[in-house]
Amino acid sequence: MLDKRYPAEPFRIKSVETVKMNTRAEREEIAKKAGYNTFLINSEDVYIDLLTDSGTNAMSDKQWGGLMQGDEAYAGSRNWFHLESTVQELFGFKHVIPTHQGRGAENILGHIAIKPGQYVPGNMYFTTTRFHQEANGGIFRDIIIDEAHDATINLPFKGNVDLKKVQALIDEVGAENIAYLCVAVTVNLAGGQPVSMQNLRDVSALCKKHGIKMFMDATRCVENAYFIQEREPEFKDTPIKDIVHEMFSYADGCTMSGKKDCLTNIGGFLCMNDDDLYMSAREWVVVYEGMPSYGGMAGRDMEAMAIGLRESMQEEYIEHRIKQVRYLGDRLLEAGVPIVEPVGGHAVFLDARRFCPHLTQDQLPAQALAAQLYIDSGVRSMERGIVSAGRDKVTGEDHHPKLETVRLTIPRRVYTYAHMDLVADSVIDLYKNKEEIKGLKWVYEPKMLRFFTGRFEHI
Ligand code: PLI
Repeated sequence: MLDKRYPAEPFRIKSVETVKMNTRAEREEIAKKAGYNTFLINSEDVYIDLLTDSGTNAMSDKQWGGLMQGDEAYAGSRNWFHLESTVQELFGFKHVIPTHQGRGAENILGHIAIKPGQYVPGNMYFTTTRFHQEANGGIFRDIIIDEAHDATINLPFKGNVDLKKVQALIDEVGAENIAYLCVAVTVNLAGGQPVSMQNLRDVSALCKKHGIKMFMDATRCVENAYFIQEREPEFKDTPIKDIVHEMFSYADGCTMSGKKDCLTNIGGFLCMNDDDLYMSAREWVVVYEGMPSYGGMAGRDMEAMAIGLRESMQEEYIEHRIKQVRYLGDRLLEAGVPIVEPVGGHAVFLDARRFCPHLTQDQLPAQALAAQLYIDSGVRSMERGIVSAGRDKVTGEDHHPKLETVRLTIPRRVYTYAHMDLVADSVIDLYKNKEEIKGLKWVYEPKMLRFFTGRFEHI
């Protein structure tokens, strides 16, 4: 039996949204109509929505209060100054550029920091991040430790950068041909795995030695900070806020999707210390996003983000957040369901290779498993395997990622432990009947970020 390591919700519920459960026959029809792509199922037809933790957070009473204080001026909104000073204080960067969401920041960083043909090493790819690097002429190179690609290896900091891989890239192409090095905290597609403070220090020192800039993908930085506090003895008594601040002290800047750890539903930003890069980012932000004082966000959204970012660093909040995800993972492990270990910060990843040993990777096992889980229980998840990985930009061949997973992503402050139990029971039931999961093939494959709108049918 599980022991009682799981804190109760450190909040009470003030407003609720009713969800409905369709019949299994209805869900079968819905999944077929959606081309067996969980992105194409209407929200109203979902019982428990674990598609993503992006923009699906529940805001606090203080954030809702902040919405009413939106200053919707086209230029110079007071909410922008609140957000800017909050980010400067908590992250420690000199300059902040607002964007409509994380990929807006990735696009601008690509424009100002990548010259065509330059390499952009990163600790595992992320879909939109790599897209914008490549769209700006960059060449992605994976520099995460090898163990991150193996679902069964349990390590405390499985998101760490392999310094030997960075050195080998420098030796191969020369530091001048590296646009910047990108460290994601945590690493989404590795399973929400954290990077240690020691690794950040070492990577930063290596980058400085060779004059390479280091940017962080800060999307889930507070979750990363919790793991540092929990697992790196030096930080066991350090407040989360101070850990976050130290993490960023090693970087030249960061991109941020505010839709995750900022506890909001939309927004993002780009930070940097360099004055010239900042001036160039200010030129691009007006092209793609909006004035440098809103960057695609409403004043009210910037206010909610400034408040949310501070709330996310409260110790009780982040402990509950991480341990609720861990509870779901532990229930599945206890029942023998194959998942990516250890359980990371934002999601439990089912290991579709071991879940569906009867399917080859080209039969899209994770896509098929996500579709079947929805049909069986109304729980919506997301494929993170061969479909999400896309095609090689040069050869046009499918990438074949080692990790073929289905992500059960937990929105922040939205679901209770009873919901986690329902999800666990549904997955365990499906695992007992895994032979019923049929392989899929493409019927429509979009050219870019194909997983969002692609369509499939049973083989
Ligand atoms: O969805 P955006 O544009 O606000 O952020 C893009 C983005 C950047 N980096 C990382 C690590 C992400 O996880 C990320 C977005 N993630 C989504 C949408 C997700 O479902 O995980």
